[in-house]
Amino acid sequence: MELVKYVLIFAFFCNGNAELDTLAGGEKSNYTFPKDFVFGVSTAAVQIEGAWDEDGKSPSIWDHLVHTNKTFVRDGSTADVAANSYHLYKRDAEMVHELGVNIYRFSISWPRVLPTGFVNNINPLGIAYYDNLINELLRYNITPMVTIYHWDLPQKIQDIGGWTNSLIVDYYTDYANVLFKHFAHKVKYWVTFNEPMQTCLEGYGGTYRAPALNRHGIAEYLCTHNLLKAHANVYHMFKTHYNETGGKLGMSLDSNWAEPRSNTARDREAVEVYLSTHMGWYAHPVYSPSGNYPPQLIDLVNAKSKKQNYTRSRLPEFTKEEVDFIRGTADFFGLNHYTTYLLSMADKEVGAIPSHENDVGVVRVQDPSWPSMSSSSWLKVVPSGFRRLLNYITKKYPGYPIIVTENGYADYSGLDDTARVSYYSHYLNALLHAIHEDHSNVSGYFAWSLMDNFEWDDGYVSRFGLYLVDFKSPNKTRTPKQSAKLYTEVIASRRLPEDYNPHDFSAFSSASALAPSLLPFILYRLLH
Ligand code: GBH
Repeated sequence: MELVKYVLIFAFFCNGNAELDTLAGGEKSNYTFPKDFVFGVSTAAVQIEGAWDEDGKSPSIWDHLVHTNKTFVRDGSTADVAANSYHLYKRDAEMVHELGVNIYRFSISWPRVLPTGFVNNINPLGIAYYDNLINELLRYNITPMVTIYHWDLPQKIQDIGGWTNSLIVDYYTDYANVLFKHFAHKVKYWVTFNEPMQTCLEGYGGTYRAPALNRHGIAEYLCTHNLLKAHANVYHMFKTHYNETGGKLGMSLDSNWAEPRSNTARDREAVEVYLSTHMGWYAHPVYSPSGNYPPQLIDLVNAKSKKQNYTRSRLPEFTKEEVDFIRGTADFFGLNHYTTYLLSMADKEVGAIPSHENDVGVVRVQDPSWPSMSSSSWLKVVPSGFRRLLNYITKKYPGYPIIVTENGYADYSGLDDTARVSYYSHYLNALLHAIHEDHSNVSGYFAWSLMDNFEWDDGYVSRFGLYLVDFKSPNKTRTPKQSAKLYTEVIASRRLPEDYNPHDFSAFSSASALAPSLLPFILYRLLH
């Protein structure tokens, strides 16, 4: 059966594709990246550091999840050692330098710095690790960008409710204050939260991210409520006490682009409902001129809650003071973007009852003709979607420069990563067109990721790195892929290569490119 499946997938990708022209992010051009446009690369603590219990670090919710649920990760792996960056950070800084990148975005592990979760016990070795990394970057003239929270809550704080406990606003603020005290004079960019929707919707409302609580319909809203207050609190603390550092602070939101599944008013409406209740769930309170949750979400959850006999909406309400306190609390709009979906209105109940999915009531699919042979099944290559999303954000949330804090492509490993080269070329072409033709307000771009790493539930199967990591080697040897060379070339020349063709998607459909990259995975599946 397995074999039949792969033969079919294989045959599918060998097919031609009629709709490719609509995917291009723009025609061939000589556009260049503006003078002050910054290029970066991103990583996250859980995914690269390893040393999960070394030097005083306590377990995070990810350590806890993968140690207690052995089937959670696709290849049964853990993040115990990962790329061993806790010991190899000097090589990491050297790689960022080799790439010619201006900024390195990495995250700090809360349980490494505060093993109890609280500031009663600040771990000197945790502080020293990040201080050494930052100093190493500065030595190369690389600007550090710190993500304060990239999903690794101390398990000890999860035990007392995690993001559903409203006192976490104080706990998180205390933690952030420790980081500002130690590093704000050296770090000029801060991201309070990486993809809060993944934390709350998938982690508390579902099972796809830690803590896999699955209390849908309630916990994702409670989590978001506390998290947005925590974000705003930290922004105000930063502006009150650390403003003289000149640092900039924002949030990184994940968003797919959405296209209507059919050209009907109803499906066009589904697109707007989807965007405003997903990205807008977090963006509207912080980045919209009026603040608060998006009116669509307020109405939808209210109506469903009433129908379900709740006395009040499952979506908590912000007071007028809270709306004002949260509105405008960012210096930039961090965007993580990878792919596009097709949206339609559901004509029956969808998802579990109650849940955010059920409240929102839209259906999301991908066009099977969209190119991709990614190891991440959701990652279809639609550069035009990236361009449209950048324009949408520029119009909808004016006044905030957009920094693309993540964008990238996953494969099953290999140095000759033509698909990743093609993905980056297409998405950077879309970005250039968004800047030059649409006047999108984009000021920076970060590739995800510097190196292969622990891809959450996909373990080490799905590889996003510009550098290949040999996870079997004792030194976790890092080697630049073709895509690293492309990125270096783009940064140095500030334009796409001469031979780039915006209509060429053959790297995602050629059988010859597909077979060698899929082979190890097919063998793995057949043998297990
Ligand atoms: C980012 O998440 C993370 O910040 C990063 O740590 C991670 O390694 C990287 O991207 C690559 O995955 O539920 O059907 O939409 C990406 C955001 C949103 C992408 C959820 C995958 C799952 C498929 N993710 N999506 S679906």
